[in-house]
Amino acid sequence: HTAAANGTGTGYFSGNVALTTDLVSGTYYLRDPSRGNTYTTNMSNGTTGNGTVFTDADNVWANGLLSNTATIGVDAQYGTAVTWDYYKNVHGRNGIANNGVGAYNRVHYSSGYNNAYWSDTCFCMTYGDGDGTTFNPFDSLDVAGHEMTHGVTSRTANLTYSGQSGGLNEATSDIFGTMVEYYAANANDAPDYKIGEKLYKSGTGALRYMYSPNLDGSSADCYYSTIANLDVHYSSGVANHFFFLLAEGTAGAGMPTSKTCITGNKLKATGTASLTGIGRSPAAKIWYRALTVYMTSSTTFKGARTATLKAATDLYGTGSTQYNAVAAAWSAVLVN
Ligand code: ASN
Ligand code: ZN
Ligand code: CA
Repeated sequence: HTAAANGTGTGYFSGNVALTTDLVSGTYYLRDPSRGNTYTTNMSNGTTGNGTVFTDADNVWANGLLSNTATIGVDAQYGTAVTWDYYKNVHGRNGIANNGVGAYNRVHYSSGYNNAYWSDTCFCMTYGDGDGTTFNPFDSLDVAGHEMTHGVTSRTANLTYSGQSGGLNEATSDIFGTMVEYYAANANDAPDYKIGEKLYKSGTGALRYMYSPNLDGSSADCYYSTIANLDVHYSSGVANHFFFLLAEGTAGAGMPTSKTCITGNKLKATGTASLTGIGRSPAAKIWYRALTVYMTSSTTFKGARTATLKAATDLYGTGSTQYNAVAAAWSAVLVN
């Protein structure tokens, strides 16, 4: 016999959060019957197998300290729950594969592992603990949303993970990872347009900066003809920058300043044109519809322009403010 139970936990990043857990014969399992039975296991620093599902006696999970092995389990399970709710409540998507089945999480994978990744094979997430010197564990909420979005992409447009389509695949994960962070509005992990800002022990830095991608020293702010040669985590900058400009504009309230591109400045956006954002919710609806209806495995940046314009037409009409903003934001990153 199994029954959904209302628990609470304290994560390392997320702080005190509500968790829906599974009560079986007097023991609580870190498994959520209300979200496709998504669950979280402890790999105990191993690298093979599925680990052991976390259990608890009183349904009050962990304490926010890394010395408690369940603390990171709370963050991972919370990340899965918020990502599930975001896709369900905002986009009407019933789980990553849209079939009501929750993915599972494996935490404490290997030792000092500085990454997290989605696997289509196991339909599961894997999180490293980080090296503990430069990096924290890799299950902050934006990273969780980023990684699970790889699963959504593979079951929709299936953007090939190299070249321009690979940059769009990565950007899709950064976009929805960020939208998940905004959806949660967790005071312990304030939403922003940085990716992985919570991963750094020092408290400064980020893996990527959507509003000004080249702040990382490697990502492209703007489109250029040989962009497909960049690593997909850097070519993504073009579409991340597009999305920021579409949602927030060049000087949105409370937002970092973002600049538009001028020809010949592929890595540095130095233009001065000003754009007005349409807001996160319309921008995310446009990207989701483009991803799930119009993009294919070989979509390029130019193709993404076409796909998002079609999506904006469907949602808001040709010539609408939103349609015109999509065109202007792509042009601002030199995708014409
Ligand atoms: N964390 C990396 C990413 O999602 C791992 C990978 O799958 N390339 O981009
Ligand atoms: Zn990724
Ligand atoms: Ca972030």
